[in-house]
Amino acid sequence: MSKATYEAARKQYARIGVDTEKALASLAAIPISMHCWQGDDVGGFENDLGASGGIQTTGNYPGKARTPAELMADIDKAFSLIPGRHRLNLHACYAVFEDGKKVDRDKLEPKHFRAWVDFAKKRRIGLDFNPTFFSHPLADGLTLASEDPRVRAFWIRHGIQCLKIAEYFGKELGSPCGVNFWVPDGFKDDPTDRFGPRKRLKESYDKIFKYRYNKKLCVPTIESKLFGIGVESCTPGSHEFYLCYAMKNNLLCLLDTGHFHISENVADKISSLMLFSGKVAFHVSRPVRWDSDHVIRFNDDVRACAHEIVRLGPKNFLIALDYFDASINRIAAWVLGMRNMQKALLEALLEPTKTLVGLQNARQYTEQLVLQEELKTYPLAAVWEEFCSRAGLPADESWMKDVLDYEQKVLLARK
Ligand code: RNT
Ligand code: ZN
Repeated sequence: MSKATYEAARKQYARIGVDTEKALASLAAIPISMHCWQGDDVGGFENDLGASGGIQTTGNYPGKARTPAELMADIDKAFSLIPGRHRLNLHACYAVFEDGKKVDRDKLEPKHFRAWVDFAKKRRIGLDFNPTFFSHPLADGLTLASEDPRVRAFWIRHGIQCLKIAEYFGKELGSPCGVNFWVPDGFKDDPTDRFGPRKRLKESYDKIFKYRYNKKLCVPTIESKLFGIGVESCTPGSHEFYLCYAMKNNLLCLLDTGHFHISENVADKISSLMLFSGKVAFHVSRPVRWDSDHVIRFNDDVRACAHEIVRLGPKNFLIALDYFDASINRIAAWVLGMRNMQKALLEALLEPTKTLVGLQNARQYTEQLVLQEELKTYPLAAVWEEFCSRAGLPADESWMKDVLDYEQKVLLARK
């Protein structure tokens, strides 16, 4: 493609009142939080337990990162192929014990994440964070909702420590840290008592959020889930639970697009949440048959979410990705998902929203439908090409050559 192609696209969009230059500038200003855990199948650096808590990675593609240095190198490789400056999303199980002294989750402190702060500072990126309530001997079915007060107390301490670590990230990096709470708690078969576990979950959260975190430094979010592997019949942390908890306690909901019934329209939830809380957080994921965390595609679900995000103001969203595919090259998985999210946002930024809303409000539904459909074949590719080329990156699949080269030189040497 050439400059002339972009010029032609710019004119075509201008005819329907869309300014492609504005869209390019807006896209460059939307950071996406890239999840560190795609790099090692949610392994972390504490133990070899692998992911537990009803989540599962499948596949055994060679080259998974085994150490902080390897994971950091892989993240760098991925970022180098994604246009724009983004954020990195960490999990508590990725603590780096620089002095070799491991501590348990309830004793984690900011100093255990110094290596990541250094990493982020050098790259001038912000960090987000997640307490890890799984892959641990005390995470046996129930954590914050456990009937055992000692188990609950342990995880409450972990939650509070994570708020402190998030504050540390926010302070050191000059950018508020999104800190997301998700617990794997649930039941394989129908429990008799659904109220008790939910009450305990509520009370545990009350204790965690009693810690007076600095709202300028960290932004807690809470993530619901319909079910997990081995947790098919009931999760105390359901959507209703978190929706109510968030509204009562002035917290933000995080919508993981893989945590609802398969046919549910997650994009439709955004405007209601926005109306009542002003901000919404996301884990963009792709459920296939179940909450299987496949790499996100540029599909209708992602595009519909991106449209809502753009229409309601990207600044009001914390956009993070959440998937972990171990069956394909993990760096390609990161790059592809991030670029797909960006493409979806760009498409949304190229929407003549005012015109469409005008048609809706004038009840010109036929015209609205026609324009919505014709827009799908407008020259998005030319604008995407321009965005990538301004960042010095290919807009097409040729970035994969770089990944394969890295695979040969670096990943396959990890034996
Ligand atoms: C699990 C949740 C949760 C995790 C990450 C690793 O179903 O989506 O967000 O995927 O925290
Ligand atoms: Zn998630």
